[in-house]
Amino acid sequence: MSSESSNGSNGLGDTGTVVLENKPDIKEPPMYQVVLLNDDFTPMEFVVYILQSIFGYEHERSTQIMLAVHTKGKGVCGIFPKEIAEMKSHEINEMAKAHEHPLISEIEPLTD
Ligand code: TYC
Repeated sequence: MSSESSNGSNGLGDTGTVVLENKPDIKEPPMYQVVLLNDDFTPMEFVVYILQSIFGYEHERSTQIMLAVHTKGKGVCGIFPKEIAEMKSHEINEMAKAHEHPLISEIEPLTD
């Protein structure tokens, strides 16, 4: 027979209960990059317009990003939680299709 009673008490004020402190559940969401791909046909001004209207960049900053993509082949145009990154990438691709430009964007998880 055990010396402990049914509630786990051993009569010494130690119930045997282990209290694990809960970490506050405030983890940052996983972030995703919206990556713009270069192509030979989409007009530069259309890409600049996309960057201004979807990401809120000013004309000068949009031009810098567009030229970086043009010369390097691809480039990051913003970093967001997954759902927002998906929405922005989708919006770029739909606007490009609507204007019959081959411009494509993708999302890519940010590994930390
Ligand atoms: N390379 C295109 C041109 O010369 C411009 C361009 C830039 C296209 C960036 C796509 O993501 C892009 N008209």
